[in-house]
Formats: sequence, C-alpha cells, structure tokens
Amino acid sequence: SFDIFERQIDIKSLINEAKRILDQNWMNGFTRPARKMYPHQWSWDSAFMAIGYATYRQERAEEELQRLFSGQWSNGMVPHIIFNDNDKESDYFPGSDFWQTEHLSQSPNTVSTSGICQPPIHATAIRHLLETAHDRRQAQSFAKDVFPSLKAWHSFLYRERDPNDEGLVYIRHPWSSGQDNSPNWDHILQQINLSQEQIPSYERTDNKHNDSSERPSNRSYDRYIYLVDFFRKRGYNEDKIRRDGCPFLVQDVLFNTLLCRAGRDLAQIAEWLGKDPSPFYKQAKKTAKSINKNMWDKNHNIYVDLDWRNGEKIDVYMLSGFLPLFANVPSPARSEQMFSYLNTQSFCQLKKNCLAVPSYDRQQPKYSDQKYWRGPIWINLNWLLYKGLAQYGHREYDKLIKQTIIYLVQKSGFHEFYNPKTGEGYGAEKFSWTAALFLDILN
Ligand code: 2M8
Repeated sequence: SFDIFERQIDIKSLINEAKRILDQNWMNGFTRPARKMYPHQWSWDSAFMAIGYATYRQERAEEELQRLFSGQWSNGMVPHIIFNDNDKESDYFPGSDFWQTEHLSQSPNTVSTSGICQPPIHATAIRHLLETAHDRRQAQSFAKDVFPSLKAWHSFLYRERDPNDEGLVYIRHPWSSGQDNSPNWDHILQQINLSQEQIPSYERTDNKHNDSSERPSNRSYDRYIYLVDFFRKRGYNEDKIRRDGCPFLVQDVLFNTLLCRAGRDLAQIAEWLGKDPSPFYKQAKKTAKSINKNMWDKNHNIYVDLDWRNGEKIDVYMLSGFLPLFANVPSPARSEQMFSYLNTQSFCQLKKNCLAVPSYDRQQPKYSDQKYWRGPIWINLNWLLYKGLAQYGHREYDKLIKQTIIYLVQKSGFHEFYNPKTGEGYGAEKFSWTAALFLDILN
C-alpha cells in the first residue's frame, strides 16, 4: 500500500530527466521510442514526441513531424515506421528488407518504410503546436508546409479504408492499432489457421531485449508476420488485399476516435490557413456519428471494436473504449454512464489507491498486470483519457491521473508501461513518449 499524496516529489528534476531522455533518444531528425528495442521512427510516437517538444523546443517538434512525412507514400499513407538506416546498434525485426516496400511505385525513394500505418493523431499534434508555439509565425509556416501531407493522409484513410462509406475506417494489422497485443485481436487471430509453410521463416528480436513473458506469444507473432507477407505478396494494393479475404480487418475505436478528433483539428488548421475547413468538419461529424451508432455497447457502457468482415462487435472492454471522450464523441449523458464503469474496481476507482488507469478491465479473465497491452498502465492512453475527461469536467479524476503518473515516474522511472498494482516499470526503459507526455501533463 502507498500514499501518493504524502510523498515529497522534486518535480523539477523529473522534468529535467524527461528532457534528458528525449535528448538521448533524439537521432538528428527524429526521436527513437527507446534505445535498442525501438531504434527507428514510429508514426504515432512521433506525434506524442511533438506534443512533448512543444513545451520547450518547438523546432524539434517540427523537425520530428517533417521527417515523418518524408516517409509518406504517394497514396497518402503515413507508414507506421520510417527506418533509421544508419542504426548499427539494433537488430529490430521486421526491418525494411522484410517489408519489401522499397521498389513499390507508391513508396518514397529517399527513406525506407514499413507498409502499414498507425493511429492518425498528427493533425492534433500540429494544432497543439500552433496553439502553444513561442514562435507563432514559424509554426504557421510549418503548418502551411505540412497541410497538404495531412490532407492526403486523411483522404487516404477515408478513401482506401472505408469502402462502404460508413465514416469508420478499418485497420488490417494489430500493429496498426498501436495496441499490438491487445485481447481485442485474440478471437480473430485464433481463427487464422496456418500451416507451417504459410508462415515465412523469421526470427523474433523483440524478446531478446525484454522479458519474453511480457511480450506477445509466438503464435500471435506468426500471425503478425503472416499478415505482412499477405500484404507484400499483393504489392500493398488495398483492393487486392480486401478482395483476397484479408483475415484481419477491424474498425478500431481508438483509431477512429483519433481520426475524428484529428479531422476537427485539421479543419481548424485549414481555417487558420485561410482554407476551406468544411470537408474536414463533415468527415469528422460522420465518423463521430458512426462511432456512437455502431460501436456503443449499451450493456457495458463502453465503446467496442467491430470486425469489418461481418460487422460484429468485439466484446472486449479496454481503456481505449473510453477514449471517444478525447474526441468529444459521447453526449454528456453517455459520458456519465461511461464514467460509472471507469470509476470502479474494473479500471481505477477514485479514493481506492489505484495507480492510474490500466489498459484493460481487471475483472476479465485474460487481464494481466504485466503483459504488454493486456492490462498494464500506458502513459499515452492515460494522457488521452486525461485530456478527454477534462472536456467533460471530471476534475477530481483528472487530478488522480496526473498525481499517479507523477508517482509512477518518480518510483520507477520513465518506462514503457507499468504494473497497476505495484507501480513497477516494464518494457523499455527511458521510453520517449512517457517522457514527452509527462512534460505536457506537467506543463
Ligand atoms: C509497439 O509496437 C511495435 C510494432 O510497431 C513493436 O512491438 O515492435 C507498440 O507499443 C506501438 O504502439 C508503438 O508505437 C511501438 C513503438 O513505441 O511499439
């Protein structure tokens, strides 16, 4: 047991430590999420980094996102990884040679990239930068430069990933969700029956750097790799991938929530730049409506993912199911219903000494305190919840999130994820988005 409110905490030195971590992970143009384990540039991580840099180093925030967009494909996709070809220290798998994107007509010539995307929180980061920048003129000119890239990115998603024009886009790989090993994917992955010949030969490296009991199972990894092989065999052609029955097509709550919020942020950026915001507002409105209509689970008071292939709800209750709060999707009445589930032992209850909000309902049989994306506390999800709840006036709960994040960081350092019971840190150490979002929360 612990009392977070009794500790004397030296906030200043924690802030300095967070900045030091970002400095150490800065690779001259982008920030690696962590040494060894994640040596390249990841898409949604970069947006979180930019939000952190916005508190003290505007030019880095801009550089970071510029480098990310240098990897954008000609169809508008922002890849989930832009590889750091100079990295000699790491053996990250799957590297660029495995993705085989280099000779595609739609991939860039100057940098090598993966062939899938990650949650689109970039316009949100750029709007934030515009609102907080010390040098506003510079931020405006940066926003003007990247506006066409942002626009192409959102058009790509609605054009290629929403073939039935529902306002909801699908992802086709667990890595695209950002929550790689979430129990959300278990059922679909279980249904993918593969013979040994269907799995390309490969060697995992992720569990060399980390305790393998925290990482995804080999069976899941086989399916992650099979999916990449499925895409590269079809030249990353979306129609072909869908037509040939890609076994993983999911409309994910968090991905669509961030698209909805980013759509509104893009509209606001357009307005500031003297451009027409209405198409972006319209898309965001439609997405919000569909999240409310199709993803709401009225028996559990939370939003859930959908299997795009049959429209069925995936009955798994994750912290991300509350995150439509971040995009102002639920009505105030619905947000109260959600809060009555969030504020219980299933997640984190006020006045019960909990340590921020775990990523998965603790009462579920598959919940784990330790396993990557299957229960532990992640700072990015808590940050999104923190911002979301603030819009609905839940001050006391937000205070709890902020204080527990400070406690976690002080107790265990800036880890990738944390044990909700003990506060112990797991995964990569000196993890960049934990540092970046800590800076924003304390700003
Ligand atoms: C994790 O994902 C990568 C694959 O993309 C991995 O496990 O190797 C996830 O936590 C993801 O959300 C994150 O962007 C990435 C880098 O921090 O690591």
